[in-house]
Amino acid sequence: MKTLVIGDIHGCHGELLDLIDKAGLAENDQLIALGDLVDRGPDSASVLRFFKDQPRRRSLMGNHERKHLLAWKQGSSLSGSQLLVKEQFDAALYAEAIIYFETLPLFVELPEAILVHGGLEPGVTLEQQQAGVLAGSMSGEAYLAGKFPEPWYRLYNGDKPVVAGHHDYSKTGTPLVINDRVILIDTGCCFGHQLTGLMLPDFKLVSVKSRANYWGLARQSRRRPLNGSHNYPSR
Ligand SMILES: [Mn+2]
Repeated sequence: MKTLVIGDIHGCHGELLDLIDKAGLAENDQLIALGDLVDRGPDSASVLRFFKDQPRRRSLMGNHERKHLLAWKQGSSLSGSQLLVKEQFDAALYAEAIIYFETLPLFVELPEAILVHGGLEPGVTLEQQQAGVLAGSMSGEAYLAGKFPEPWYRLYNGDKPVVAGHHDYSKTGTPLVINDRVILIDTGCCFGHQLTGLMLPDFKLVSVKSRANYWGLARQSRRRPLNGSHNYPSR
């Protein structure tokens, strides 16, 4: 059995199907998304339905799922990328999404690799990692930045390779492999770059091109006034 680990999908359902096609999965292979299934992209509902209630398709918790959960439970405010999902989903689907997000793990340990969405604090066991660090929340990132002089992925020296998403660190849509230990596969699909997966156990990277800068387009249309006046440039 093979496992395809997939970077941040962010509602890019078409590219998800392209990637699975290109990776050439067999019937009993499994898919594990690194989280940030939803927000920013064109079709978060289809991505959610693709993973929910599918035993061979799992996802980790990303900071975006965590933001939806915290807003639902504690009333914290949603930013534009989450409000887009609230517009795309009807109330029943949104409630289903929240129930699903609650089941998502903050990490998965496979025989070949450790999977997280955000990061790992160097020198701390997997079980003792802070939730915000694993999920890549702003407070988790601030904690790491305050404690360590270098990014976590340059300091990681555990035995098992780590696969993480969350940022397109290369800024060009290319996956980054650091010291042969950390494989960073968020390649900015929702920003028009690529969607990347890592096939295990052979550690083969597979990428497909994004079809559009979806989040750029969504932000543009949100800025455009709905009343027909032209106070803002429409480009
Ligand atoms: Mn993220």
